Amino acid sequence: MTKIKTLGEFIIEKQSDFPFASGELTRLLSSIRLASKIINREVNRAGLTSDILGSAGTENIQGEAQQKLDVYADNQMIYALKARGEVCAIASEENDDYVIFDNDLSRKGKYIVLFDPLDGSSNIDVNVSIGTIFSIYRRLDENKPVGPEDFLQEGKKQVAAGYVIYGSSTMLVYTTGNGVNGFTLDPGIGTFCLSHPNIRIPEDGKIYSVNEGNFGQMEEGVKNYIRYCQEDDKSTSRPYSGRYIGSLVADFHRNLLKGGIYIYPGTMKSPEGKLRLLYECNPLALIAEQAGGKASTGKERILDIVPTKLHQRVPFFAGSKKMVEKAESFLK
Ligand code: AHM
Ligand code: MG
Repeated sequence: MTKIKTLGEFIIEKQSDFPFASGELTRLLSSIRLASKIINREVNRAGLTSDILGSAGTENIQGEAQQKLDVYADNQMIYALKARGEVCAIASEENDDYVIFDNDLSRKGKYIVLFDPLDGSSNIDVNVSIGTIFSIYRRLDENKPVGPEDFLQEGKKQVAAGYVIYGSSTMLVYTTGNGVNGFTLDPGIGTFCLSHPNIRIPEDGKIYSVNEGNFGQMEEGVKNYIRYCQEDDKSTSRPYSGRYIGSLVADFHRNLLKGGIYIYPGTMKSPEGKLRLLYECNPLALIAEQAGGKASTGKERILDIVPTKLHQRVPFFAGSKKMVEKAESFLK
């Protein structure tokens, strides 16, 4: 029998890789692991409980209807991160502003966490994969109160990032800037086990993922790239396959394992696109790069962007390096 390695064991084993290893990031990642198991339990039985399934009747800051599970997942992440002392403040896609846990300088939580508690929430009611995305930064100055500048750090300053996909199986994929590893939840024992060590995204791929319903709204360069994906050319294995679930985590995850490109471009109606830089694009960009792939707005590297506001949106092109570079060449 091969020995399984659990996420808990793996995190502790890797603790010494961190430059300031003191166990805090280890404990923080354990909080996220716990929250994701609780969210997973609720996602799995969503169809059973009429009080969970469906809209919560409220809207988030972006005017989108909040699903009850969005709110539930948001609360679980907040409880888990607040319960221990490592995190001083969080920001989430579901909250209008950031939430400070302690400005009491005697309790110096070193980390800031930003997250999308339940991404792809329009898919909850139809039993399609959804996910949680998280992004972790060090607080800028432990001797100063937390401020907006702590949250508006460039993506390249993330100390860790990851996602949980609630799919046909539940997986947690994360990086601390030293490669990407994936863990599958064994529901029998309630434990995430290392199933995908050192994930590398294929350099090139044959899948493109984009909401083509927005085609008429896209800039000419993006349209031309999509036309390129659809063209017949044996030597480059075109046409590529179009695959779009409409859950970023699920689309990204498939392309990470199989090779492909995910695109959510700016449109005439929304020039900045739909996806949020801080909760969605930065964490997935770090994972893409750490797995050997690429992430850009089509014109600049996602991780170099200096954020100007919490809920900022950016166009997003992520996945296999050669595919992202090809798409960029159409946008010059
Ligand atoms: P959400 O965070 O409100 O769930 O929105 C983000 C989701 C992504 O998961 C997905 O890729 C995208 O929105 C789909 O948008 P569209 O329906 O416009 O294609
Ligand atoms: Mg989202």
